[in-house]
Amino acid sequence: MKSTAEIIEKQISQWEGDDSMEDFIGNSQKFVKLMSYYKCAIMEVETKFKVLSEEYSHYHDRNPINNIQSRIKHPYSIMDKMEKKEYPKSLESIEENLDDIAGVRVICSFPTDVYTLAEAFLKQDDITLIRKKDYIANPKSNGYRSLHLIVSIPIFLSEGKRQMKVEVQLRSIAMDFWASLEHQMKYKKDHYFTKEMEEELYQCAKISAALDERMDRLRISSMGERSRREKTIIE
Ligand code: 0O2
Repeated sequence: MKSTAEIIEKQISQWEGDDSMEDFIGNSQKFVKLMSYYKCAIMEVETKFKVLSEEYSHYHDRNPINNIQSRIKHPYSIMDKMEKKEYPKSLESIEENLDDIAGVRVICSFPTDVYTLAEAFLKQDDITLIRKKDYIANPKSNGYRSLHLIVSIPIFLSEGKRQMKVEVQLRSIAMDFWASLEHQMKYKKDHYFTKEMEEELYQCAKISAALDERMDRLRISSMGERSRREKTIIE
């Protein structure tokens, strides 16, 4: 896939010489600047989760975050979504209408970590929750599970503070395993899905949910066992 700069460069080279060239270049630069603000917002969100992970690891002797993935929505996907939703085509409209230009995915070790981290993140006084979709409590009909938060977060630039929207997806390793493979299979142009295959995928999602529950129970039991052993040693 082409980078933002490559797409803009190509569009400039294809310019056919009407009066909007100046506007076009001006808007392209503004677009790149807007994308860099989203990148800053991603850095802020990532840092918050890294800090929480560090603190949690210190007190609980284990890491609640398996890994963090971030992405800026590709310009083609931004254009596609603007067209599909019939939003006005302007930078202001992109910022106003699209909530998922900046995306941070936090892959947690256990499902309970998802809620612990989400709560600690949302409690922070510079985070404003815009929307929450809990697909863990209420999985999608295909079996997809994740906790989605659309938040507003400030970034601090030389000219002042700017609020940016970020989509944060929190999920367990098992939820991510299913979602990543489902995404790979569904979005490949040469793959197709029958009703039976959809059902099979749904059954796999149920197995992954059951696995999450069992692993969480094991974690809780192992904690009980550890504190019992520690108590015995002290006594
Ligand atoms: P990508 O490439 O990840 O950006 P909206 O974005 O608000 O217009 P919607 O459907 O209301 O659309 O948002 P929702 O339900 O919060 O889902 C947004 C994102 O969640 C998707 O982004 C996916 O990343 C993920 N997601 C939602 N449903 C599924 C699913 O069934 N399977 C998988 N694998 N991922 C899902 P995008 O824009 O689709 O893609």
